[in-house]
Amino acid sequence: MTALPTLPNGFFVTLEGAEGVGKTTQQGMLVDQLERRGYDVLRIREPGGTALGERIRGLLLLRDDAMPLCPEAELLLFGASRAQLVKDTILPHLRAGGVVVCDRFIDSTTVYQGEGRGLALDFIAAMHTFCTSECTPDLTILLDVPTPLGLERVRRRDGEAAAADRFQNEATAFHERVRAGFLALSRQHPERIRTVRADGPAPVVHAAIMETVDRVLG
Ligand code: Z5A
Repeated sequence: MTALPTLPNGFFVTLEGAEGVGKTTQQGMLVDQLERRGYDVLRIREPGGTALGERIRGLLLLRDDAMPLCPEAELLLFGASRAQLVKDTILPHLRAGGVVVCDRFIDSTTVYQGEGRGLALDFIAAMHTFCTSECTPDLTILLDVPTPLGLERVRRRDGEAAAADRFQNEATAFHERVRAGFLALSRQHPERIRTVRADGPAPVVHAAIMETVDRVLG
């Protein structure tokens, strides 16, 4: 029997980016490729990934005019979902030597709630430490496309259902701030966050991601 590739501390990779950059598509391709190589891969998303997290996801994403969320409550709900996910799911899998591939993580909070909503970045950083026991990704792939292209992709995918999504209903200026925020963050953490252009065909983007992953995984 062939032994599984060993990673003593596991390997934690996150996919980040603004709306419609193709995170979910690329996450599937990356997970398939790593599994073909024999890694024990856990595929998760944020918010969500646990029973509690999936309930919180409903509160955060579904637009409900009878229950508006203030930015502070929104931030804390993302934190609560993440705390549960890290403790129940991410850390045990990493400690067992597995690979975790997560669709969005701490950088989304920094950018959406910090740059997008204007909440204090030092509080958000303290919340990361509190909620994640300082569990930081080994590698973050930032997928980047021009904002109008990303918005067009999700409109085409979701049609009228887009009206029910709290984030998709934000103004274009919000999404532009988010894109700029991600790019600024990648300049602050060049060792961890690698930007990949994602406006080409999905297989081309996948090849660029694999090149980056291979460089880091060795
Ligand atoms: N959020 C937050 O504010 N704070 C936080 O801390 C966290 C999240 C963790 C989660 O929404 C929302 O929560 C998110 C930020 C906020 N909202 N926004 N914006 P979600 O989980 O429902 O959705 P998302 O994370 O925003 O994903 P997305 O942008 O909707 O999609 P995506 O995963 O990036 O893209 P996709 O689904 O893979 O692709 C979109 C469409 O494009 C689809 O039809 C594909 O077939 C197509 N596609 C994909 N790749 C290509 C290429 N290369 N060419 C052409 N077409 C493509």
